[in-house]
Amino acid sequence: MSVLEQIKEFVIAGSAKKVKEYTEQAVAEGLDASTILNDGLITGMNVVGIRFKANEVYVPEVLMSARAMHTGLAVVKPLIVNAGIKEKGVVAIGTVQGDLHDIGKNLVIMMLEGAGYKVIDIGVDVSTEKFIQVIEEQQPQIVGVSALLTTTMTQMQHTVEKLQAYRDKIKIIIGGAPVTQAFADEIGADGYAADAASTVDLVQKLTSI
Ligand code: B1M
Repeated sequence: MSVLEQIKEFVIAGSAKKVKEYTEQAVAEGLDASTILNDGLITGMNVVGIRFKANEVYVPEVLMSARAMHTGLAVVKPLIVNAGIKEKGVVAIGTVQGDLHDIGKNLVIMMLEGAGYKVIDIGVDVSTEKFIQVIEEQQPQIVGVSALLTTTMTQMQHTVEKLQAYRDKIKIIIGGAPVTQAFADEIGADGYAADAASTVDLVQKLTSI
């Protein structure tokens, strides 16, 4: 089994220790960070998602896989984030209120940091008031809202509507598995990105306007 297959299998099995070990091995073998992410860590998590949906695994197993994936992300983070890079702008990102999913948000943060942005991680289950507090206190140029549940898309809409009052200062971007460009247009967000890499392109585009 290749090192990427080992990473994938140990993410599925929820073995944080093994995911760390094989991710370090993949780095030592010279594989690049995006290959390790996409063909190892994320592929494993996708399998977990399919099994979760089919009721073949339950929340405790998914949490163990998520934790295992996080240990792998921690290993590749230094490869993605170039500490010496000049700061291009400030982005604040949170997962919307009622939603605890943060793996995708954390990946987006990592990619943005790697591209030279300062990122304020507001965390998960973030209320509209908290987004507003961060905007007022830390003055980001871009505010990102993530949602992974169809049920929290309504809260996302509410947050985006309330943030319209800050439109002269910020651009609002949204993302997450159930979110689409059509939904972004409908609720008045400035942009939507389907994955972490395209979030970087989107932020670059919006900050250069
Ligand atoms: Co949850 N969960 N979960 N879960 N979970 C999903 C999302 C689900 C699709 C699983 C399924 O049924 N197949 C389903 C949602 C169904 C729906 O609403 N349509 C679901 C459900 C139902 C639930 C619970 C309700 C289950 C329950 O308790 N009965 C519950 C809700 C808890 C809550 O949030 N209030 C729940 C709980 C959990 C765990 C806590 C166990 C765990 C989260 C752990 C954590 O995040 N720390 C979990 C997980 C891990 C998943 C799955 C398996 C994986 C999500 C993930 O991390 N994907 C997920 C199934 C799936 O998606 N395959 C599922 C990997 C990640 C890299 O992708 O997050 O999509 P993603 O992020 C991408 C893009 O979307 C994009 O870039 C990222 C990187 O490329 N992106 C952005 C994300 N945010 C962005 C923001 C941007 C731009 C791009 O700009 C701001």
